[in-house]
Amino acid sequence: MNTRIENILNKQIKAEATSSQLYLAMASWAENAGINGTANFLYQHSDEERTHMLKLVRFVNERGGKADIPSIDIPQKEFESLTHIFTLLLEHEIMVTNMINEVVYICLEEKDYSTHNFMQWFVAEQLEEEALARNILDKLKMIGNDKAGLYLFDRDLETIQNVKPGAPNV
Ligand code: OFO
Repeated sequence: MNTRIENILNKQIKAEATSSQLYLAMASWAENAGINGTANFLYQHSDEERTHMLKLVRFVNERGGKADIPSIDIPQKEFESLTHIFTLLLEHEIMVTNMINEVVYICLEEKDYSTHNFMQWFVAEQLEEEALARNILDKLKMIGNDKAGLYLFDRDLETIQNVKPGAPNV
């Protein structure tokens, strides 16, 4: 595997692992705050990020590269509110989208069309994740501080299907 591609995919492995840990910290905060629907949603989202990381690890190794299993910085542990959590989540996803775009760009520069093809799943995934986070934030804006609204929001979030069809097999 081309070293430049290997390096940028290893950077992406770390980004996916970081996403998983951040969402795990958010889930744990929500669970401790008794916001259980949100906690379940975030636990599931954290698992999903781990599958993204694994998909990259397997791809790098199968293609003759060496996947680097990274150490992860301690994630933020305290959050002010649900709006704070989902604002951070959207910001984080936008950063990940930019990283994915950079991988795709380098694949084209290196004429690595099979990695480029592999990365298209991630491109589509980022679109969905950003849209979901924006949608959740819009709902939270509408609800404001209305306690009954927040109760229903939390209950509904639990039923949102967070694992998309076509998720990677790892
Ligand atoms: Fe891996 O999709 Fe979000 O970060």
